[in-house]
Amino acid sequence: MESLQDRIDQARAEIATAPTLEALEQKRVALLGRTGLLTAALKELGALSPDVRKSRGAELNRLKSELSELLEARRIALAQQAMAMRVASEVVDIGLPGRAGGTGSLHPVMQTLERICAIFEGMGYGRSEGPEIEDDWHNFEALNFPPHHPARAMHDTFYFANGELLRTHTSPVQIRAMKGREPPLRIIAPGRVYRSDSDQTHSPMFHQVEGLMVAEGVSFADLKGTLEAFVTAFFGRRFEMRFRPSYFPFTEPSAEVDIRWIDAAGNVRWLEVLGCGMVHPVVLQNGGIDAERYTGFAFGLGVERFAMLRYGVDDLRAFFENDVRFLAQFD
Ligand code: 2NM
Repeated sequence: MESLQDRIDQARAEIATAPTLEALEQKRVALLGRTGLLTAALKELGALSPDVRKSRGAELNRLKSELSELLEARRIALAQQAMAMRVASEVVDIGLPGRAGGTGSLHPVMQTLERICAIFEGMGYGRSEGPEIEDDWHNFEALNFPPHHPARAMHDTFYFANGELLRTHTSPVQIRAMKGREPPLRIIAPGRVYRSDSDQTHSPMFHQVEGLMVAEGVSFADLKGTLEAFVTAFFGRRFEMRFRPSYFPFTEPSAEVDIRWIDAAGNVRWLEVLGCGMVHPVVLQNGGIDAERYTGFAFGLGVERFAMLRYGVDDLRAFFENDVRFLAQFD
């Protein structure tokens, strides 16, 4: 009993100072496990005489429950310590403001497209849309580009193997729109267009807004008045404008429109901003419209160009890089 007593005293001390739950569990197994100190002592009781067995059995059971209680008390203390450390290390400051997700905003090119469309909608034009993958007839033939005519080279077209193509302008939308209805017509066709062209001022994909008006007695004067009203509304001030004779297969006469711009250095520059003209009678006929009775004007503009002028952006590529530091300026 002496040596057992020593070992029990030692066990009490070790339980009280067990540094971890794992060390404590090892201690428990060594004392109370299947081959533990007390378990072994209890097994030896059978070999003793009845009166010794009784008192020794009572003593061993008392020790067993004492050690069980010490083990459990230490286990709870260690578990609480571990939990306290975990809580301290995982502390969450619920008073910190949250990280708000940015809300984003419309791309400056789309803001500009919306602004352009809104101005024409205010003049009674309605929006039309159409496919970006077109056939040769809607993109060229109906618009009076003869087959193999050099005018087609004005547009560097992306072709598909089956002869279809990415539309080079939104004019095919207007052809489809003419076919669907009777004059008077006022239509704008906004959307993506594609040309195999890429540098500081050209992107292989860009956005156009084209417009078409067809009615009885529509004249070039109506076209000039419409475009002057548009430019004034878009920039919020009047510009001197120049209608310079030009050529498009789908209009006759045709003109390019320049506005008189004063650049950052104070120099006068005439900037080309639009193409326009009186719709060619062949184009009206291809749209199913009686060209003897009706006349029409049409115009086309590049949205990116208007966005660059409005926001003072000098490199078109900034619009396509999608750098949020650039885009956030237009929020
Ligand atoms: C331009 C310039 C001149 C145009 C013509 C048509 C259509 F389909 F009605 F014939 N839509 N847009 C047109 C006319 C486009 O862009 C520079």
